Amino acid sequence: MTLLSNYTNKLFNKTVAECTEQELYKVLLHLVRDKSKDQPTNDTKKKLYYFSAEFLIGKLLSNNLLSLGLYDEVQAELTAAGKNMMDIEQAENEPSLGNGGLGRLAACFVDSIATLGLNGDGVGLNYHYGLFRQVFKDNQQTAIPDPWLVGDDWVIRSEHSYVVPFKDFELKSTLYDIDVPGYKQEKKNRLRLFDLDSVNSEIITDGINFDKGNILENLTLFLYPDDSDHAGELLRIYQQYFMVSNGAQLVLDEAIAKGSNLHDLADYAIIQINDTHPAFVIPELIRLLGERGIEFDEAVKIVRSMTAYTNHTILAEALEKWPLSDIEEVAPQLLPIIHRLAEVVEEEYPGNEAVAIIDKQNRVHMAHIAIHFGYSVNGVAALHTEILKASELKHFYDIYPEKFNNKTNGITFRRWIMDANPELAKLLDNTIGTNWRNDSDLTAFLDHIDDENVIKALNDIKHDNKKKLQERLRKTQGVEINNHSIIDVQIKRIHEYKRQQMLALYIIHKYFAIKNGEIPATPITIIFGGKAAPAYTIAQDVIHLILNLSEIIANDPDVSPHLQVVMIENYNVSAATYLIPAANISEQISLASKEASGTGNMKFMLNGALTLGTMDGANVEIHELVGDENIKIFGKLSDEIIELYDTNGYVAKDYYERETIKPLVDFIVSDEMIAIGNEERLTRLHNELINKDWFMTLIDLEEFIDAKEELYAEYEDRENWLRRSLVNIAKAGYFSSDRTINDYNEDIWHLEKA
Ligand code: 26Y
Repeated sequence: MTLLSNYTNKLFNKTVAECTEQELYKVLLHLVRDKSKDQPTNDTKKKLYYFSAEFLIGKLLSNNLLSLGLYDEVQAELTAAGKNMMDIEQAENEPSLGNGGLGRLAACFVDSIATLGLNGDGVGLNYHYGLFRQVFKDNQQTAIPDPWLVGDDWVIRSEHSYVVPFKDFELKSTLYDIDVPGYKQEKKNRLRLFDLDSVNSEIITDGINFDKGNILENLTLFLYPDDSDHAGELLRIYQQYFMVSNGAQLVLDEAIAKGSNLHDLADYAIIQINDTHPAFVIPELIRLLGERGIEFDEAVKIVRSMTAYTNHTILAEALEKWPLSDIEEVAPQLLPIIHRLAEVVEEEYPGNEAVAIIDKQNRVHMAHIAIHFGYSVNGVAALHTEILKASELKHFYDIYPEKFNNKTNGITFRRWIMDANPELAKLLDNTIGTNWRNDSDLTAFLDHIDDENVIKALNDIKHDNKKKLQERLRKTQGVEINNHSIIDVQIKRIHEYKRQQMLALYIIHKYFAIKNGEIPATPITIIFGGKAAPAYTIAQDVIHLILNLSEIIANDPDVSPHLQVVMIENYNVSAATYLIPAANISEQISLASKEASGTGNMKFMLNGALTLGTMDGANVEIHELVGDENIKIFGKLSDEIIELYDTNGYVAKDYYERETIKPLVDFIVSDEMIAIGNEERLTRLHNELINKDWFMTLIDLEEFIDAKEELYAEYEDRENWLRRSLVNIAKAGYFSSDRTINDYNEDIWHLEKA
């Protein structure tokens, strides 16, 4: 009996060939789960706990097959039975346990931690409906629940349960585990997701609305429930406290089981706090240690030696500040501790308001807790860390310079090349050998820059990937793209600082040019993907603009053969695994200083796309690695932008009045646009761009247009383009998350290697 037929027999009493795709998915799910169940967990003394509100893990089947070394055997058996892995994967639901970069980073990290044989689990919540599923209606985003838990899935209910006290009631949690096998490792780690049995989907009314006051039934329904009203704000705090109290109890339990007397807790556990969302873990741990007989001062000392904080943004909106009164309503037991922590800070730094835990408006600054009471603060790209030190967190850098360090983000090569682009992976095997699969070192690929066969192979692979993307879009959205066009992609959360609206204005420019008879040498396909937070109105307006543009262009026979605009519906990890290998151009056009790092930029580079970007986040490091010739950089520098913010020096209207810019912006409210769109949305967006434009769309627009035209022209020298693409691939090794995790371990965690 073969590997698979054993299971098809047992589960369905059929042969592999007789099974449907849905059945084969179940077969593979059971096979993989059984294999990883047999693996022991890492069990060294000191363990890392990566606390995160998001884990954007994506589909797990093929990744886990790869890690467990089963992929080739399974693939061969499927092929022999006339089956295809890609079709089978369609049967897997993708968990939307994250929003964007921060969540996907957490997923890459748990993969790398396991792959490096380090003892470390992810800790978070088991949201039943994730963020939301994005559906387009009337060229607008609507949100519906995104169910992924179907009973027979990756999530395993454990025996563990903890009691979490809230103001007027207690909740008893259930811990679910998802196994995380490392690539070719004997031991595994786990993702530990806490849940509540009483959660009830029936309270969801239209879209993703529900009674926000009904904590018993709503607590783990959604990630980031709308917090624009008071009940929503409280619910966020309920979620955060539920996550960290459970997580902290798990940490203590596991340490005690290994022999800790709690005074030595730091020898057993390190907690990495992923952005501010889990920062309540600090007062909660101090509280729990207190309950177990440890005095406040000692508890502070213990926690200070075992918690570390990662900052992912300099945007004020994401640096959480919770009103004391809210915390009192949810978890009043934290208040005496938070007050004492505030006193400690006040004693150490009297009168230094900028570093206070509680501000004059009685709000608790979560990042401040994490910085004072942890031992490490890291940014996620070199530029970002410098900005933290020099401006955003300057007051903290002044008092704790030794805590600050940079950890440039990374991506797991298992998912982002081996799984997403197997043909490219094979080309690398054939040219530089297979060691890169273990050490992520691709530099030897540079030696092949003059090898015509390799260049041709790169071209063929890109074209094949375009065909795969074409087929997927046909199936999922009924959209037909031209697989001979330039594929130009911007995929990320929709946010003004990322400037999707700037690319939309470019599209208007190109539309006018083509109408004017300036036909591009090669047809262009511009693809967007991303979700907008439901309460973020301008981001919704930007989606509306893009969808309208897509429609106007598709319906214009003069333009549509040369330019197509596609917006991916419900962009997620699996969509990314199709889009990135097919892309020629990677749009990384954030306003300089605002994108902490970016990780999509690294995925595109690894798959041979050229970056069109500003000097922001990790683009700066990509530029440094590949050199001027192999990237297209444009736009104002971060210093200039920071200065403009400091001096209020940017006036959108001055740019709007330019004759190159005005017609583009005004097209947003043209008759043509209003005829198919929502006038209120379009007018609001138009007005915003002219009178506010907080993220300075217009400041870089002219340079952006020029840079895009140059890049498209350069695509015509296909051979040179492919060589530039090769350089990008060869230099991408630095952005392996294995390197990032090694850096975290050497500088922050100090875990022993298995
Ligand atoms: C709840 C609310 C306050 C909030 C929710 C989610 C705030 C922030 C976020 C998510 C932030 C995020 O995804 N940040 C991204 O982190 C990536 C990983 O470090 C960076 O590469 C990327 O530049 C940054 O935008």
